[in-house]
Amino acid sequence: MANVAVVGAQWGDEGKGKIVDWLSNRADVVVRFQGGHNAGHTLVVGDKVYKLSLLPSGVVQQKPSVIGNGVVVDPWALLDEIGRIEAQGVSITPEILSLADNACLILPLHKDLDQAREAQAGKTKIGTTGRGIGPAYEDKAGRRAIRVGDLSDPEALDAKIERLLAHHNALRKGLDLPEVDVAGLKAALLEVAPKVLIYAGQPVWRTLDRFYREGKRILFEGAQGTLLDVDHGTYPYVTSSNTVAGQAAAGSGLGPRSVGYVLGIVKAYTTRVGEGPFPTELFDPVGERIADRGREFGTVTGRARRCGWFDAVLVRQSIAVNGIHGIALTKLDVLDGFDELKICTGYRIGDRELDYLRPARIRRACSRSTRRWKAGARAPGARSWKDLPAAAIKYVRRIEELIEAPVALLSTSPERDDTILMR
Ligand code: 2SA
Ligand code: MG
Repeated sequence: MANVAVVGAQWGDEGKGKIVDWLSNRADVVVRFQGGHNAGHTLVVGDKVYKLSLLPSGVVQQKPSVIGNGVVVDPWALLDEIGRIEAQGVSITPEILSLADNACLILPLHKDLDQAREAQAGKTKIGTTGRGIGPAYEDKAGRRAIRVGDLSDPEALDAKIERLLAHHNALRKGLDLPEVDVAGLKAALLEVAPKVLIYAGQPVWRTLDRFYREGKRILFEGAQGTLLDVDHGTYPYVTSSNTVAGQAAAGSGLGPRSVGYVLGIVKAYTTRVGEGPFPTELFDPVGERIADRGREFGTVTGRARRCGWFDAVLVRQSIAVNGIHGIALTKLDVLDGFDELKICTGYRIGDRELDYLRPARIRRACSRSTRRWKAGARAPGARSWKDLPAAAIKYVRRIEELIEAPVALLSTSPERDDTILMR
């Protein structure tokens, strides 16, 4: 199938950036459809490392790249990132980048709110990236957000800012944050407006509709992962957007039939950053060794990621809620040299066994569960399928069997070329 949606099937950081970069080669346009600059996609091309947050990975290969309506856009962060990537020799012109005029903005007041709430929450904090993502989506759903297109109509802006501030200043009072004034925010927005509006010429849905009708290959680039989805994830320890493949259509302005092949990105073990349940988490030297070998630190915030064994229950569930056709299995090389690899195949609650995770009960289920493990094989890293030792192949086949989906791609290093096409 021509079009591909790439989604994380765990808690993010599965290696989507690398796979999207690899697929960009075969795509005509790359679209981001949710999240914001909380995402961190690392692309390694030769001796260059590109760290993208908000920009679609297609920019690196100079493919038309779209930031869709489902994304929340911090205009200052966007301009910073454009500057950073351009400094690495990649030019980002309005011919390359399109920004949806109906995407909602992340403003400094969203970041303030995100950080103040996290600071005050203590033990109940979510462990957000502190980028203002949640508060921006709240305003979107609350119908008081400022959107990209609003920047082109300064006259109408006052009333919109006033409505937004009526809400925020009340909240800020309770959090001991200083009041925001209309004039200051308006001045900041008008200053940034022309710099971002150059990317918001045509409505994005029209650009994409044209591409679609012309049979161009569209690559939908998901951020975060399925277990962070606001509906299907480990709520409330989730991000504030839908991260599943269904959102690829709604978050870009195309219909569901345009989505095509759904590729789930799955790490050969499990990681999570931030708070929340994690049934296979390791708190021992094995976990530390995985973190160390896998360089498990957040691209955006540099936070250390929690590490654990592969959880087949979670991934099978992700496959269902996304409609995943096949997976790309990443970071197999990290498991090189372990004497024993374990895979979670179910949860035990008292004397009951569960082969799914029920979000509403997840805390209880996980805190009372013990895990049933199946020992896997040793899986040394390899750079082509025929080089893979029998033990690694066995591990991959076992995963396929448990998650009931085929491994379509295998990635054995961060490098673009170390990708094995399985079928
Ligand atoms: P937020 O900021 O409101 O979206 O945070 C809510 C939860 O979502 C998690 N989250 C992520 N988890 C993994 N990776 C993410 N992106 C960066 C990366 C992370 C980084 O790719 O490396 O640099 O720290 C990401 N973005 C959001 C977050 O941890 C919360 O659990
Ligand atoms: Mg990441």
